Amino acid sequence: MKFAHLADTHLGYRQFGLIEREKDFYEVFGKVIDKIIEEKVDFVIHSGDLFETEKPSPMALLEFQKGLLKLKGAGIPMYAIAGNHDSVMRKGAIPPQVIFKKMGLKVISPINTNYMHDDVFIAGLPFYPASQSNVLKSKLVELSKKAADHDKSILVLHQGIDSHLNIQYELEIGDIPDNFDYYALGHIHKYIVTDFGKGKLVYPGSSEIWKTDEIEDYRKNGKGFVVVDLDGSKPQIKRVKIDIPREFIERSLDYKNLESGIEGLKETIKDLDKKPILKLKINNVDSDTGFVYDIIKEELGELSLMIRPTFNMVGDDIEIGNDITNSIGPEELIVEKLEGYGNSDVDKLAIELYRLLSKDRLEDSQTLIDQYFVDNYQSTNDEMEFKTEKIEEDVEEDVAEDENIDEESSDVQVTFKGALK
Ligand SMILES: [Mn+2]
Repeated sequence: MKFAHLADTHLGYRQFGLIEREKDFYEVFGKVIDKIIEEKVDFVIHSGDLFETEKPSPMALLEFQKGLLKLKGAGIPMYAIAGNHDSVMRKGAIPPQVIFKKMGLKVISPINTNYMHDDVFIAGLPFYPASQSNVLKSKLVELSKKAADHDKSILVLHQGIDSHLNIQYELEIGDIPDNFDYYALGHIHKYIVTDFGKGKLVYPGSSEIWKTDEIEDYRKNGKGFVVVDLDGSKPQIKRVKIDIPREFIERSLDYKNLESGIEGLKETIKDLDKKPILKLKINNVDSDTGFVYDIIKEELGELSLMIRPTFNMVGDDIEIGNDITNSIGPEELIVEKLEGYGNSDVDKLAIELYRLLSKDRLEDSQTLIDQYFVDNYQSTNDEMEFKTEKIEEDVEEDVAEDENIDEESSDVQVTFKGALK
């Protein structure tokens, strides 16, 4: 029995507000699906953050549908949980994954915690915030009891664990039951594989560079997924690396030799298939950083998708980073700052608002804000609440037709959107 384990594909994420980056995420997801089919696995597990948000765009939904149907055509089912990005922690709320049940996606949820794939017991839970970790822990105890009846078992979770994530974790390693053979984790975007319980605990990492602090891990471990062979006494793990479509290039250039430095860089990037993202550090700068930025932009702007410069002044130990607002255009600065926030709805709103307001288009700005409010908050009034509950009931009845459902629903009642991973 062989399966593929992936996580954190974040379909629909528009990094730096750039459509090109959104397409990169789709492209790499397509490559992952093709490679999974080549590997001739029996099934696939996706450990959450399939989508960037709980309200994916039609494009993101279609890109996933394309991959899911390809897998279906190859006779490979997919099991999936919701992560912190693609779920709303509200009682009865449904994640976008549910849309694909009728296309064969096996959604693991609080009302449907486990499946059998031949003789393999597959159990899991969606993301639970730290405030709900007691609920999560008691549910893990229940799943552990059920797993005891089976020879081979897999636990699927989207959580931070203290031993691998120093801050913002929801579980300590001791909270995780030790009688599963394989722990299919998601949430941490780096590749991690360790011995745990009867077998292995693995974070396959994100499939693209979602935040630039993942570049180092990408250089070391690549991006991709794992193929797990369950036949032996311990699971055998094979890392399958998938190249990301676009290069992130980091360079230090000396201002005194800026011209030759730029020429060297041009040589490196001119033949790349896709325009790279450049992270440049300019040292020994002895003139206005805005002026230096203009030179870089003039020389390399056409050859790159985005330039992220930092400046080191001559005779100065202090590194001048992107916080120097007058060296970068305001729109680039907004995009730059938004990366840490990681919520593409808000990204889009901020950038659109900037564009409209900088042209004094006050009425259009008001319309945009009103629409954002309607899209995101209007559902709190009574009428909308009623409609939402009705839809959820219909979906649950629909799902109950084909699957066993424990008569319970999500205990999670808080609204939470993780900004970290
Ligand atoms: Mn993630």
